[in-house]
Amino acid sequence: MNIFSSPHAARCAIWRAAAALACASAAAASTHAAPFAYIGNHGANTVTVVDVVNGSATATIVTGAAPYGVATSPNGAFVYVTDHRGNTVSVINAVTNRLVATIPIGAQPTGVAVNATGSRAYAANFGANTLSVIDTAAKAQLSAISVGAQPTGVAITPSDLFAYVSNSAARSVSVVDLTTNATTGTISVENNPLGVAISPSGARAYVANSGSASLSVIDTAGNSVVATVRVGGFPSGVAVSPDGSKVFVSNLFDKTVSVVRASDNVVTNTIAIGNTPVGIAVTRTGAQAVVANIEGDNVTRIDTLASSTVGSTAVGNAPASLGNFVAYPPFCSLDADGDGALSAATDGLLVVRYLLGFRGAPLVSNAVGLTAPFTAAQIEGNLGALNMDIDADSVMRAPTDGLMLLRAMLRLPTSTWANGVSNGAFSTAQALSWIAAEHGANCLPP
Ligand SMILES: [Ca+2]
Ligand SMILES: [Ca+2]
Repeated sequence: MNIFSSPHAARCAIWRAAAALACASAAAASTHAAPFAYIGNHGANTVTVVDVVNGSATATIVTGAAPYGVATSPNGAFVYVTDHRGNTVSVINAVTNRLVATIPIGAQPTGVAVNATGSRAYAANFGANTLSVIDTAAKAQLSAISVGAQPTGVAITPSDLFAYVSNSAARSVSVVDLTTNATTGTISVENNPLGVAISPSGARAYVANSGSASLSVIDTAGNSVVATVRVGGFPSGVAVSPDGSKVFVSNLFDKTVSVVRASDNVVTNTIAIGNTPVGIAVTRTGAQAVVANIEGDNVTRIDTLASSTVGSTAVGNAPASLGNFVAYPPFCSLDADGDGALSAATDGLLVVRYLLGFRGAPLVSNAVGLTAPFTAAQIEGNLGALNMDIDADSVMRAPTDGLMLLRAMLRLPTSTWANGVSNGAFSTAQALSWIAAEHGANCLPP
């Protein structure tokens, strides 16, 4: 008997074997996961994944040498980690928690950020005085832009038009035009600026000056400092609440987080962490924050409404995790339109069109779920980051890879999947295993 043309139960059995997934749980596939924190352990060459809701450490992923900065893609499917001593960026699929690429960039990369469409990642190269521009589809560096001395933190405006880069040895922030890839301005701040964050509206950039125990507030319209807020000792990380009303600053020496009210730049609260925070990130509701404590080898979760800590989780050696490290991974990274379901009429069509070279409006026209949360440009970015080489011949093509993925999403009898595929050695069982391993076990319920 050909197992792949057999009734549902048998196919279920083979899928379960391939994907380690109970068939009965397939109905739950469309539920969104809890937020996870991706913590770069500088001294362990790993990332620890922490469930932000219950504090459990759920996975450990080996990265390059000395991970420092972390950024997540807008759809939560990928995580970009700078390897400070590896001079690379490690790319992690957040659904499968697997390292999927290692991209050579500049010397001693530190901070990293992903743009709003997910098409580019930007990394500050501390040892090269440059900002690397990384194409997330090609998984390669496109160029390196000169910035100031020892750049450390980076943030991108929501418009994707500008990057703000802290130059830790120059008491300054470089403003980089991301259309021309040139530094167009330099703003003086205070000593040893590290973390940078930009408000959701794009109107403000916040810079933690670690050597001056202060936070510089920059008006991005005029690129001038409009306030300097005294915070705790050695402020390192900065995060802004999703509504823009609060700015959270992690103070390493003081072992605290300062809460700054954005409307008048006043510190309204100081939360004792009891440890040495570097990176800080908030959930998308703003109700929780997470800090990575570099000397405690742990993370602390914070209830931002109560201004209190709710628990800590042991991670690897010397977690720094500068950047926006909290993600909400989709249930399956092939869910390109992000509506929480995997559908041939939308995701499948998007995959085929993308591989045929469609971009912009022709890519997404009549091919996006009604509840899909992303713009056309974001969906293009989501697709670009995907590995769609299902037949493993090292090239992504519509008539083979695209068609096979479409057939899988159509739930066609699996015996037909490999018809017409160029790689003759490829089997349907391999396709099942590949989808589960590459994009998540919940992608294809039988
Ligand atoms: Ca979908
Ligand atoms: Ca292929």
